[in-house]
Amino acid sequence: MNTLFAIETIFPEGFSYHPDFITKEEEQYLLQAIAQTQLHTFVFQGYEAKRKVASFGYDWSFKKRTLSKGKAIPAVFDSLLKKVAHHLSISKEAFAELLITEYPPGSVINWHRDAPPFDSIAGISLLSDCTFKLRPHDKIKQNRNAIISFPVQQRSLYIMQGLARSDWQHSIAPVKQKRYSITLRTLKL
Ligand SMILES: O=C(O)CCC(=O)C(=O)O
Repeated sequence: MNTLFAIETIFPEGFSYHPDFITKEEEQYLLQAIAQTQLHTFVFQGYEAKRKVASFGYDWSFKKRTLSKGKAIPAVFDSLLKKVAHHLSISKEAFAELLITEYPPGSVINWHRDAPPFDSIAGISLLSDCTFKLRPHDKIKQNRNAIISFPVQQRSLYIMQGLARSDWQHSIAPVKQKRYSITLRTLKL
């Protein structure tokens, strides 16, 4: 556990990190809800990633570069939506997408920015910790020293808005143990 390190990390404007955002009981409840959910392998540009996902609400197609409306966000996630919405001082209806991601040991998410139509991003981590990384999007500014790397603990919440969304990329290093995340996204108005 390295809360101190994470708190003292200087994050880009628009990024915030909140350890112990949910209780152990809430984590168990969410893991049970995920266990009832059908996940499928994430495919990007014909390449099958190791991680599995399920998306509800609006989904972004990387292939077509369009947003489409899928299945409604299941009611079992209502209490989480309310808690995160309260934290952001928005209504829970503002969340346009809920994405569940399962990371088997050794899996990653590579450097990226989230799809352009989305605005605020909220990430809740479940089951295990991971190493989260941020680096500038601008290639000229990318070098080893520009990477911000820090632990993101299970039951924590991170928020990405503003410059952290527009000018920074994020990635997750290979996870040591199975990890789940729930990503909530609002849409740009
Ligand atoms: O698992 C996470 O916390 C990150 C998810 C993510 O970056 C994404 O789905 O774009």
